[in-house]
Amino acid sequence: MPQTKPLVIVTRKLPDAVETRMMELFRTRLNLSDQPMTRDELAAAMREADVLVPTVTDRIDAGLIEQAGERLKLIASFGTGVDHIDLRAAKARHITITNTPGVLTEDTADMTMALILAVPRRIVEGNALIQTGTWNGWSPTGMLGHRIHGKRLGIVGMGRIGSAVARRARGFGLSVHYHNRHRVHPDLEAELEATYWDNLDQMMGRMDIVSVNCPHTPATFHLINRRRIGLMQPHAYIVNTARGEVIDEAALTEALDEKRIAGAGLDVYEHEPKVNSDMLSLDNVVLLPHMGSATIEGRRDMGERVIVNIRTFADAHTPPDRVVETMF
Ligand code: 8YV
Repeated sequence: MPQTKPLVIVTRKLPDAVETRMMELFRTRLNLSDQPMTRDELAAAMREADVLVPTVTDRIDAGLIEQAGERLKLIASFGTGVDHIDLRAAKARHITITNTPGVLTEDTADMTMALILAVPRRIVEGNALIQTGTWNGWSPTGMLGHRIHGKRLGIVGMGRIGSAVARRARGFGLSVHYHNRHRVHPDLEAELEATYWDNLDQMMGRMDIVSVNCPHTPATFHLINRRRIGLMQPHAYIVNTARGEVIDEAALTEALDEKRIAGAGLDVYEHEPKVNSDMLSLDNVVLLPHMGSATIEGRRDMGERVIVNIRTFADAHTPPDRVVETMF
């Protein structure tokens, strides 16, 4: 890293406060238009920058990393997931990767709960009834959904966000079950009164609601595949606020269409920003535009993490959020 201020290229528009601070601390090039960079623009940025600040919408693959300039030593991603970056290729080129874990945990867990409530309780449908002026008044059999309290929630991925979802779920009277690469600490299991399922198939078939909270890695791509969707009970719901790639979206769409499962709440999609077109006409889904962490506070905190990571790296220290490939 040069002794002068590092050249930091930011690929998308960040909150003003974050951009202003970056301008003060670094030689910063902003993207005020917020237009996602083309591959050629990304390649040019990576040839020139000391630090690249990408987001989930930038695919930093091995081909781009290969073309990176000698100066590029840090990719300080604005976000927690790092599946848009080829970590192995970055490691081979001695480029450090950082992310922004922790600061979007609570917001994402809130949105997960919002979907867990919205789909079984038909909140979006209810709102549409009012807004379209088609509500004819209360009826004993009108807008019946399913009770949340007392149901079984199966969390796939009991990391920070999964645990935050579990804590909220306890408050709603859900019993917590989970599948994870590793069983969590017994103290956490006890606090959440959580049941561990080593075998995901077994858990899928017994839950009333499944929540996907694991990162997308080669090991979790289509973890929820056609066969596992087929194991779910007909009254069960699935919620995904993690990454679309974890679920086989085509298989899920079919299962929802054929009412083999009761419904889905999705904030993420396999081919963002595209959404399976057959999903759009279904009445048993709530579909959000990848907004789980979209709070003003969260975005500001993410920016702060990015700045801290760049600053510590520039000062020749290990940045606090250095991503180690084996973590993912
Ligand atoms: C972020 C996310 O908004 O952090 C993540 O992994 O999925 C989102 O909530 C996005 O990644 C920003 O780059």
